[in-house]
Amino acid sequence: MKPINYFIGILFLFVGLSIQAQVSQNVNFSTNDISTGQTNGLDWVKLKDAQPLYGQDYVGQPQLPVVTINLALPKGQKASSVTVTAVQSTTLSGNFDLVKVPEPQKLRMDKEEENTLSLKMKVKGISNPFPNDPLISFENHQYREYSYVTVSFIPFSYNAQTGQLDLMTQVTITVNSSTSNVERIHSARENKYVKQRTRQITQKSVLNKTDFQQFYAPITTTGTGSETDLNAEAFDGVFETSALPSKWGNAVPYVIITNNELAEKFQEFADWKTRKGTPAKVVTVDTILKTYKGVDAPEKIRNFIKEAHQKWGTEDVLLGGAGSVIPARWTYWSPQTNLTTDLYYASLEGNWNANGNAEFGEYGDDADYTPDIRVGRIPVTSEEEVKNFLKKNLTYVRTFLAPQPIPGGNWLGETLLSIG
Ligand SMILES: [Ca+2]
Ligand SMILES: [Ca+2]
Repeated sequence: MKPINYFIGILFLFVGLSIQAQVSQNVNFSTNDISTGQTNGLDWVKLKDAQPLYGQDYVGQPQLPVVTINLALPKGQKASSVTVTAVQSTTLSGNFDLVKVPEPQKLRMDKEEENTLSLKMKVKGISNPFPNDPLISFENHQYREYSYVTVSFIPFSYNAQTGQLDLMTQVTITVNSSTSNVERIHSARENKYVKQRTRQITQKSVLNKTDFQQFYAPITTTGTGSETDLNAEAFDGVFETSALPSKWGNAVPYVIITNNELAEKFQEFADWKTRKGTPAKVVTVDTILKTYKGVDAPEKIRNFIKEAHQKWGTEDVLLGGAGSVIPARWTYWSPQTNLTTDLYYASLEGNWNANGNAEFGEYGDDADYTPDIRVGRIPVTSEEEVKNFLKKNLTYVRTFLAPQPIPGGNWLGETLLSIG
């Protein structure tokens, strides 16, 4: 009996530690936001700010508009279930013979691949009503300290037999959340400017703003909160740092990763950045691979970036080199497709391979696709290319770009070259 008692004890502990919460939000839709028309004798329906239903799972299904919203969750929580319920609906006038979701087209596919793909793609019957459930998908996000969930749903109900189409004029979205086990990465040097920026970006993107205010207390840290301040804090004329991330010395808001061959050229650029007020440092892939642990090169590089963010307060990382210089992360996308991504270096939570097999970024790998810091890449392989690339960008930025708000502006202009 003893082992069983022990097991039950552990189970209770987990239940005790997990905090559950519920977030609920109403969303209204109006027939004024709808437009309809015909293409090749079939009806299409558009809804303001919505995207047409698309993707391999929906081939042959009525192409109705999909609405995507973000909902803030309490700190440290992740959505475990989401329900979308119609509260009020209205029937649109007319009978609709709706356009169907087309097969996705893969780039550079040969004939054999094409045949295999169409064999695999069995078109499902259309449920009545369609969709069976308005919820299409939900995805958890972690942006620094902020947790939110992205919910996609179809606020329509369609009867393929009669052609009747109903718009849900009001839906209620209910999210059940529980404690997230995703590790949080904190920067020891985050100042008020960065905190404010992070908060503003998140607040702007979520629909439940009152909940957001309640879940996340306003920022009270001291400081004027300007980016200049952030850099001044790090750079007071003498830029002194450790060779690898530590809490000693000045902060290093800008890190350039490159190989030994290109290091000198990028050092000139780093010096220029530092003189302009953004302390920048070059670290070579060689040093990183020798120093950091990981199952492969990308994991070692990412572990370095994590530590740089935590101890140096690094906010921007420039990957100085093509994939042959600094590898990107190969991720699983579908049985047919693998994709490389640098997002792996920008979103710092989790290891992107929770199930520990050979594939990164699969469903169930708990990968968080929300970047926490800014990462860019200059795909160069020679000193000459570095020189030309930086020169061209400088000219472009000086000639064409006015300063833009961060983020969402021109990454090269604002961040890489920072010409005010
Ligand atoms: Ca993240
Ligand atoms: Ca995996």
